[in-house]
Amino acid sequence: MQVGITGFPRSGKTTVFQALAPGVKPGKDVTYGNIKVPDARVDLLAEHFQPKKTTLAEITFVDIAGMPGTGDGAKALEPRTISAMRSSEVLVHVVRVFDDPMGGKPIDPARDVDDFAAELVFADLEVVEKRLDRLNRENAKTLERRALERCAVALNEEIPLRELEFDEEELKAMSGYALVSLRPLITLFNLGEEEWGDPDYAQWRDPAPATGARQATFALCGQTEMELTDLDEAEQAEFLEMLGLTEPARLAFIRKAYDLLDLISFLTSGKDECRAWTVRKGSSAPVAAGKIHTDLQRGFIRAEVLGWHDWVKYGSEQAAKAAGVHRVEGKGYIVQDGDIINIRSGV
Ligand SMILES: Nc1nc2c(ncn2[C@@H]2O[C@H](COP(=O)(O)OP(=O)(O)O)[C@@H](O)[C@H]2O)c(=O)[nH]1
Ligand SMILES: [Mg+2]
Repeated sequence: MQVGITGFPRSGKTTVFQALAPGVKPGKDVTYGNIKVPDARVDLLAEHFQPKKTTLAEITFVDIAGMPGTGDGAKALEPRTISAMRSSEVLVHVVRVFDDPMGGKPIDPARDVDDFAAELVFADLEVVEKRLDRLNRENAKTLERRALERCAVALNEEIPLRELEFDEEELKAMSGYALVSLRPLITLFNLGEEEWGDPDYAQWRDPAPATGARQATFALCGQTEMELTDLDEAEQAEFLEMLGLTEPARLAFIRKAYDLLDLISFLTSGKDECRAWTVRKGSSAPVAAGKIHTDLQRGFIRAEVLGWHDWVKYGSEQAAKAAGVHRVEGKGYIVQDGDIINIRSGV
């Protein structure tokens, strides 16, 4: 999963990026940083199987510089910037909730949220109108044209496309345009150390849940979280306690992103490898098989499934089998979070 970190200049994008992807050196333009998604279940499986290899799910964070600011001396979107945005499955809008060290505009998170939304809508409108012009000239009677017309109507009313309902066919027809206001969005309020403890800023420290579809809100103190990543584990725990936190914001952020995207993990286990895989909630067993290898999906016969709680309860596959909780499931089975799955395939 690729998560694009974006926002106005000096909102703390690079700082937040370093807090979320510890140890990655930020570059000048667009920086990619991979992290492993911590999963205690994989650790437990690995302890049991002692596999040659343990593999966690990964998230790629992208520090996307060069968002055009309204005023603020910002530059227009660079092609590399826009393409990094377009290739991200989720966008994070970093909102500044501390005084601009360069003496720019005063703190006004609500203004920045609105301005940013408008920028995304504007970028999409340009793409949609250009394409529609052509389809109209050709008088195309296509699903794509109808879908884009709906987009244009919404965008002209400043409604982001993520708020519209599209079916699979429509999404497919529009996928080539990678419309940015269609992307799920996490609005991340980045508070300064002082603002974090200041009751006047409580509404940004504990932001109301997002109201629109496919949106979420999040808050952290970017500077502090970044500094935290340099400490060893014992020091981190001490530091967090001082801040009244129980874990680094990075971990809560990952859960938020999984939740927003409706993602769950299933597991595979054995002496060779214990591994976590990410699928959308509601995915069938063959779709899960396809994550591992397309051949496994094509030749899917059945899935042997052990629920996570049963594994914990019985402690091993053998004991679970003896207890009759180890199941054999067919094509229609909907994968559950934490399922330990073994795919049987005929290819
Ligand atoms: N006080 C405070 N300053 C921050 C915080 N996050 C970023 N900054 C400062 O804001 C400035 C811009 O941060 P940077 O991460 O480079 O922003 P970017 O332009 O969005 O990548 C830098 O001087 C940072 O030190 C924060 O949480 N608290
Ligand atoms: Mg930066």
